[in-house]
Amino acid sequence: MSRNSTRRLGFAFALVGAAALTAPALAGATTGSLGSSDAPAAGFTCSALSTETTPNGWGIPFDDEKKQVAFYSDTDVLDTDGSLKLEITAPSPDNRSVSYHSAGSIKLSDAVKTEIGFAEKAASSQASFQLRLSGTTNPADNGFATVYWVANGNDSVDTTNGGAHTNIQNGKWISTRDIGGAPKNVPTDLAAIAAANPDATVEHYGVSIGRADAGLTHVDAVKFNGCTTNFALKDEPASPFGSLGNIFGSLSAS
Ligand SMILES: [Ca+2]
Repeated sequence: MSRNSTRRLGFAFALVGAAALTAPALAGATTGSLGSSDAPAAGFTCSALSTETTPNGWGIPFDDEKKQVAFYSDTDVLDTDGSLKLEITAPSPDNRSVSYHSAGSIKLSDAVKTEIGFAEKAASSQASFQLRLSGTTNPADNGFATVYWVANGNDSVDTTNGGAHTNIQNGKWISTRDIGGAPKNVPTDLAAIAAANPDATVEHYGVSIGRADAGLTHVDAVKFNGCTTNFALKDEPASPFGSLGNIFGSLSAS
């Protein structure tokens, strides 16, 4: 093997290594923008697909909630590639199951302008939709508060065989803290909360169940800020080979 071809091989392997590291992130960003009909706010990254091997930013970034895990499942809600399973598997204080995604600090007043929603399959709806806020009128913790939506007191969609909670930004939401327009634990219009907390930003959004002795539900097609995340058990099989094929193709052409 000549010295030149050895160098080329080394170069090729370096490129493939770098591509393998960056490909999932790039793929997520690309499919994310394609999967959205509304233009996401600056700072917000859409993850159009989240799987067990490629969560694409979904998970639990908070140390005190690390054990409140959610699971990827082959159970279908409204599509055929599986879903996110929320299941309580631990006793208190970890009797909760949640997954979050960064919301890129978009303004709450902007977040309420596009559909928030998700699909769910359970005998009766159990999941809640979480918005973790900063900059509310809560004087402590940088204005931190979580506001959440639950089906109880809102819609009546039948989730027995899979149903979609649509446009839940128009429903009643509950704040975990006393904030402008929304006393703690009092169901309130999300638009009213946004209006009374003009500096509020959404840091993370997510879906959860808890606190209870037991609980199990499946969620999918989570919508926020013009982005829909499809949860699936496995990656799409063609995509990683397609990426590598393109890399080898471009090398051989040069
Ligand atoms: Ca799915």
